[in-house]
Amino acid sequence: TRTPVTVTVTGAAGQIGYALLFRIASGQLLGADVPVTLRLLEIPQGLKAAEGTAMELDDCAFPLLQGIDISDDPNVAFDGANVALLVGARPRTKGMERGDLLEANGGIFKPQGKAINDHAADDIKVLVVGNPANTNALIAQAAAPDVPAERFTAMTRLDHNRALSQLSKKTGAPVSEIKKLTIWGNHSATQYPDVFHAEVAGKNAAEVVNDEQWLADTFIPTVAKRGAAIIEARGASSAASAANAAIDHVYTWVNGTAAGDWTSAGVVSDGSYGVPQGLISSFPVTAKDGKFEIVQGLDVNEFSRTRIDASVKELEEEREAVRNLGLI
Ligand code: NAX
Repeated sequence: TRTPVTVTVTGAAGQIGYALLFRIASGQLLGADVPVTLRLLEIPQGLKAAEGTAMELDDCAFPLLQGIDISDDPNVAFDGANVALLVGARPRTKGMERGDLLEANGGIFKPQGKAINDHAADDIKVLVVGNPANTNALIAQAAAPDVPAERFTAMTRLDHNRALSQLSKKTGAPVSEIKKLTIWGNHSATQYPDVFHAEVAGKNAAEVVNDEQWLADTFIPTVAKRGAAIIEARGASSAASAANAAIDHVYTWVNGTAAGDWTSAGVVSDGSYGVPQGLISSFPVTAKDGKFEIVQGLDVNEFSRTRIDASVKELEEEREAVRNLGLI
């Protein structure tokens, strides 16, 4: 049997945590033959609820689940972690400016990055889900100088999956027939879902759609504002779909992308496509042997260029803001 993989989940008592933990424990994160040990990190007020969730996990009698530890100390929770899902974050509350939000989250992600640096396993892979995800990932990465920078990633897979679903509805093709979609930039309203390289049943998606106005006025805003639409409809933010995307992100990272396809992830820029080096920005990526690689050499048309640049500009402003706050 394989050695258990230690998976640390922060914000374990939150709504995404509740949708995520059972899927991890059942083997959907890493594979049906990989035993897992769960480490749950919460703030003190969240510990009791996390214990309740752990009781329910016990009650599922998952054959792959080797143990559950709960802590409010990052140094304990990240000890020996192979995979870290950073879900817990400080949400924006009424009257909070963006600077306040970045500062509050810096107070979470900087110490967590340091704890990962000091205690996680050598093969640690980090996915940041908590918003603002890209910049929180940058803060954690900067606090972990001994961990290769590319091990820190931010989640745009939910945006990617939302784009797949919208394009499927528009074209009538099942999602399984849609390949090579891309989310570029920030996981925010400025993100750019790009269909120009995508394929629908083997044909170029932009040609199949053949409606630039639909792309500009319907598709892009529907994907970018889907989170708000879910809140409006459900009275709570996306949870099961966010957990599903986190599962997809890590599963792909570990097990690879299919030949002839790619996915989207927030990864450290190497300067590709004019995205300044070091920013954690969403790109088209393949995964192989446990590593993401940015897909190279795509033509970027004028329509795409403007939108990628706008989202990347927002990421640069966030980086500048956290630099001025001394967080990176
Ligand atoms: P909840 O408020 O339900 O849960 C968050 C949990 O995190 C709480 O239990 C809280 O006690 C805990 N927490 C807070 N600070 C912590 C810390 N320092 N250490 C450990 N735990 C801590 O939020 P939920 O709906 O689960 O969403 C979690 C995060 O995901 C939010 O930041 C949200 O904005 C973000 N999202 C990101 C998405 C993405 O695509 N990247 C989509 C879904 C979601 O909106």
